[in-house]
Amino acid sequence: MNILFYASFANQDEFLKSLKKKFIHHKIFTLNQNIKLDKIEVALVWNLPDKILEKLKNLKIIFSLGAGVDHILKLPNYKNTPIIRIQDPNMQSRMFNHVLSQILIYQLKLDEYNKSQKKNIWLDERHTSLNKDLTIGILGLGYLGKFIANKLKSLDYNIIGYKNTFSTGKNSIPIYYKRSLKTFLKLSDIVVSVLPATTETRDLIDKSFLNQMKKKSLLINIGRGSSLNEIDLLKHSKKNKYFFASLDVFKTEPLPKKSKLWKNQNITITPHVAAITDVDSSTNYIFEKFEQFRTKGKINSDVKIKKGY
Ligand code: OXD
Repeated sequence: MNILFYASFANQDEFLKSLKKKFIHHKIFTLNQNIKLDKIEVALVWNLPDKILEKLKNLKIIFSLGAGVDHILKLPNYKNTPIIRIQDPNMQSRMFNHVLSQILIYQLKLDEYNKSQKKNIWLDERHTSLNKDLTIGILGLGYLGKFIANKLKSLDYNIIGYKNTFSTGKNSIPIYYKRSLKTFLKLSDIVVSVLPATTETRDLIDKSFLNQMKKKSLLINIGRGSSLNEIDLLKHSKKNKYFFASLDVFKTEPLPKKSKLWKNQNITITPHVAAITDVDSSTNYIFEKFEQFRTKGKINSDVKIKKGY
């Protein structure tokens, strides 16, 4: 089978090497080679340009080289080709570690000590909350959100979740649905957004959303930048001295140098690193799914294409 690899990762060469080692009986091409794009049946991609997708006339399956699939669904030439996304326990652990680190920095007021260290100031002790006294609201309970929720719960935090659509299954945490967003926000000391980029989530975290959050609270966005109205956040932060945000994803990435988010004292910026793609385990995952597809001749998309995630 002819496979195309295209990624805009810093470690794309390492990824390609790992894939080639695993797919020994198949040819993995890159755009640097002289290849006939209409012979490609499998594409392993991250941020593939639409003009290339347009030429993949014989494509049978697309693998997203990350957890998100919006980089594929947004392409005008994307039709209905099945998409497989990476679902890797290592990614779950990484994302959980990132979230926990941001919670603890906020909860233990570590930033205050850090700032005072820079000025040689021995700060008086600050009161900090115990885990059991904090409620953490998780927005978006997919593969990553659910994992984060359960791990945090095992550490004694009070965990609640928010979902757009009602589902009947048993949940390990209280779930708030669409119209109860207000209550969900009122209860949460920390809100963690793991929302995907869809038309429904676009700018969901806006002025009204932020105003419904507790005055003293923390917003962690590790989902997609499109769900946060950055201008509304900056305005909100100006008026609310005890409101903090930790952002890993942005409307435009890399975050432009001129963005006002960089300099805001209450906003922490990380460069989309909350759950980096783990090369070896992702390679194994992709290969396993690829083999299912190759032996059966077809595979179901694990993406709800109409819903956009
Ligand atoms: C993502 C990823 O989808 O980093 O954002 O995998």
